[in-house]
Amino acid sequence: MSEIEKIESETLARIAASQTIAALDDVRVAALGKKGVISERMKSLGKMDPEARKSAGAAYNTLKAKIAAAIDAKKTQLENAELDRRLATETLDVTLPIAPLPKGRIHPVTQVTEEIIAIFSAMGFDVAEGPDIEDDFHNFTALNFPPDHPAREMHDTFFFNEKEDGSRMLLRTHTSPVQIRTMMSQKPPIRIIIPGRTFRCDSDQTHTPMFHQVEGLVIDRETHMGHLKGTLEAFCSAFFEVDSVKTRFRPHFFPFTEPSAEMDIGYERVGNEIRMGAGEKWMEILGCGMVHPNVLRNCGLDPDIYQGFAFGMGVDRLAMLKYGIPDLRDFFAADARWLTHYGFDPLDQPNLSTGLSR
Ligand code: 2NM
Repeated sequence: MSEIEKIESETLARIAASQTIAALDDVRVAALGKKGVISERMKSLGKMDPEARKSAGAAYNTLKAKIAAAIDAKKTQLENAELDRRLATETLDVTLPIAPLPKGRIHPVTQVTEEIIAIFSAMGFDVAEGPDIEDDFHNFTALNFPPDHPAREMHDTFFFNEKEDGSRMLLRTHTSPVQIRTMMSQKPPIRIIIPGRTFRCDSDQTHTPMFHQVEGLVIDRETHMGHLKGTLEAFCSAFFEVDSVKTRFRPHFFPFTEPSAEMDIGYERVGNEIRMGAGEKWMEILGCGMVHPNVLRNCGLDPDIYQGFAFGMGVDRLAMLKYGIPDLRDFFAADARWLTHYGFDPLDQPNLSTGLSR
């Protein structure tokens, strides 16, 4: 093998073996660089006679061209491989949250309200809302509270100053005025839930002057207690994320429903944990009943044609129960450390397919 053939085969082998652009560049410098093998060899051309120099010079030039072409081809191949690797690994999921991640947390009251909405939405309920500031008619009279009845005092109402006509506006003591507004403005069938702030002049370990309710109302022809029971049991098992719940309905009194009941669900304590749904103990969850015929009449509905059921629950209390939050008053203390601990990720929106809470 001639000197030139030897250089060629060795260099081409090193080119083929190069794994990186940097390694390939080392081969180029060693072969074609100013101090590379070929340059070194070509220095001896000067000592040759003209004929030999001419053919050797041409042969070296051919060799240089061959090696340069091989390096170029290898370089393109390495660059393409590098690009393929980056395309495969450097994917960007544009649906991921932006960085830095949002620091805000969702308040447990908001979380639980959204959970309740998700459950009832799946059952075909709409969400209705109304004003926090109400009049006596929508908050009391239409709901079958007789004038000067002690039930009005039970509600510890916040009143505004008297108007010229002697009437007083008030902060709604429950969300039921929204049910009244809905029954007066929409035709049955009605299936609504009403989340919102409510106000009673009461403040101790278990009461805050502002609290949160979700109430619900179903009005249709031939609605009965069986519908009420089935709906509320389905709600409770979805809300507490258990397969089924044991329930008990205790007779109660509300002016706006007849019969009225409070619903308890079974639970048991296992160590520090409260397990909802089964067990020997009872936990009060909500109030409910069949809408009183007087209420239907007050809203222009004929009780001989339409019946309905209604229910109401305290969101703050349900949030404490479900998420093991010990003190109600911390809910409204605006303490960022509390919210960091008990709050929820804004990106985890409650829904029934991926689970209510994570
Ligand atoms: C409750 C319990 C039971 C209720 C009744 C009505 C209306 F407007 F249909 F009469 N709205 N909400 C109701 C019934 C609320 O909360 C504990």
